[in-house]
Amino acid sequence: MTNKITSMAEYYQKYQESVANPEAFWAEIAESSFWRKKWDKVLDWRFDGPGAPMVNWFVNGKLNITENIFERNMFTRKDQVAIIWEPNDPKEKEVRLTYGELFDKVKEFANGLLKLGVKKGDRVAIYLPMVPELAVAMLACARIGAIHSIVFAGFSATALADRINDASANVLITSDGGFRGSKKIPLKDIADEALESCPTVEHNIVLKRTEQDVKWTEGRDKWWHDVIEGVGIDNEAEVMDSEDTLFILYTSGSTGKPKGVVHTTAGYMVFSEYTFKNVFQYNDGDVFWCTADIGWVTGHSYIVYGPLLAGATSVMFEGVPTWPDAGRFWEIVAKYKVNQFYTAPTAIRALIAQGNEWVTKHDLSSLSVLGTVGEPINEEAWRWYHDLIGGGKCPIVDTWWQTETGGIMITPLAGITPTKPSLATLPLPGVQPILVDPEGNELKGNGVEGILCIKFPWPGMLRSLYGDHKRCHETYFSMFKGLYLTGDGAKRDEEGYYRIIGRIDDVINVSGHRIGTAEVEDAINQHPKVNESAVVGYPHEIKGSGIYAYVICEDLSEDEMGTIENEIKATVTKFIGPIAKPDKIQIVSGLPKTRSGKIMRRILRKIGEGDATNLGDTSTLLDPGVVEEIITGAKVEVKR
Ligand code: 7RM
Repeated sequence: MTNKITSMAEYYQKYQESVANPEAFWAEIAESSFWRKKWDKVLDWRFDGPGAPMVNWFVNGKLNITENIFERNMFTRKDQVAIIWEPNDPKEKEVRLTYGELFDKVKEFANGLLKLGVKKGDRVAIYLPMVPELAVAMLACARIGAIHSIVFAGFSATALADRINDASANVLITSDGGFRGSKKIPLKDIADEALESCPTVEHNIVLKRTEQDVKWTEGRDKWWHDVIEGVGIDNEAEVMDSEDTLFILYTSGSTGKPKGVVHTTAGYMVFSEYTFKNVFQYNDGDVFWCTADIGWVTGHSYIVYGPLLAGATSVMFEGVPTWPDAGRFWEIVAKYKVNQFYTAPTAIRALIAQGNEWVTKHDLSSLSVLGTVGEPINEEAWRWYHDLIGGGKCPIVDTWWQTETGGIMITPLAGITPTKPSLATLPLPGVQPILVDPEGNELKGNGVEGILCIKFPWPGMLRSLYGDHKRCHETYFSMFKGLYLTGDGAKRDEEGYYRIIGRIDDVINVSGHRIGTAEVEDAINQHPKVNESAVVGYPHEIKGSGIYAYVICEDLSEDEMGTIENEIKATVTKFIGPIAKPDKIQIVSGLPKTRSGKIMRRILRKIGEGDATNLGDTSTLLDPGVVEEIITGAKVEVKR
């Protein structure tokens, strides 16, 4: 496999080259893609000035990303499995789609979309469970040049409608329902409700999955199987410009209104393939499994695009980690002899709480690489993952990146970069991070902590926010002139390794000392009775900010209830120092989390401030009920 770094010496050499001459570096990588017409110029950019940000990669290149997945791989991989689909219910048979079979399905559905009159540039919203047709639908859009906007199937009707309307999509693709553990989710009903306020949608394509009864709107609703009826599999890919939009993906910002992150064709393609191969050190014939939902960027880049561009075999799982039992992940690893396994720390922590016996009864000897993404991984979870899941023999790649970056940015290379628990380690060649202080001054050298920015474009970066280019500049390029603002704080340790501390708004300034909420949480989580915690700042008369910790504990006895607070304080003092000791500790039964497992600290901060009058949009919460419980038990008087 080309473009793969195989040693630390090569890493350092490539890194130097990528900084000295980024255009030559990326051109060499892009050479191995299939182009209808090569680019005239590798890069044209400015982060400021009229129309900024303006970032054009592989200028005037012509291509189609699906030709790079299918036509490019067809001679060698026609009969190789592209997607192994594991259903929610282990009693249902799995599906294996070869590159040849997947290609036919993509061309067929592409023809169905064309028959409905869908054109290049149209926005197609996709609201599907984790079934193979989700991958087929997105690739069919890419095939004809339509822009897919995938909405995670756990979002509510309101959230779906907002996203459809923001992109003025004219097509929605959904299913009758979806299976999730023991539950059936009525996706068509939810979509129907959303579509009541979506005037732009002309076609609603409905896939049969659960066979549940659905209401039908004649004219608008069409069964998937009717759409592809008789269309055949002859299909020529639409020729796209490098900078034509490939997809929109909504992500929440600091305000309530979701941002439609725009990714374009060539840059995203080159970056997702390059990062996939290098980070996971994928070898031909390996089985790769990313447990994310395709509704999030992680699924876009590391279930579908990255692996399929690289000609990999990618596992796609419809269900949840704890159904029918807490051993499901490990059962699947054993079933398909998964080699690279990529998941989120929140899933790891949830499984730790279930006990080791769910792990040890499965054969995990196929595993060679473990990955994490989405949030900092605490040391305890890292150790469990490394020792128990990896049997002490698998490198862990702690991959830092964002919806906006399109692919992995700061990460170890599996088995190559020496790792340290909780550190994302080093930037990939081609990625130029910089730490700055709040005034924007560069913090040079090692052993510094600041705001993480990126100082040079990379091919996978966002190009705009859909319909609001100005907001894109304001959000990411206006705080520090000439830099992309990640919104994360980070530390560069004595060795030059990066540790992501968390969102900059999550850094608490206590008596003039900056303390990362993630650091305090890590320390609190060291207490044997603690399952999880979330820390925020709150106004403190003397210190400026005090530390407020919301903590989930394992069953506590009456006696333990009486001592737990002091014990947690002592634990934090032990692991960080008295400066980080929480001023207030509230034992809770749950935390306000988004469906992707991110704690909504905004809500906890508001409650800690004693103000629950305006908690903002809580519709994306997994369980809005926990908020009430937290307000009632708060350690401050809370205004409602
Ligand atoms: C891929 C994804 C992005 C935010 C990002 C960070 C946090 C992601 C890590 C991490 C520490 C990591 N996209 N984050 N990865 N923090 N270590 N390895 O998650 O757009 O949904 O979120 O997630 O705060 O800014 S995302």
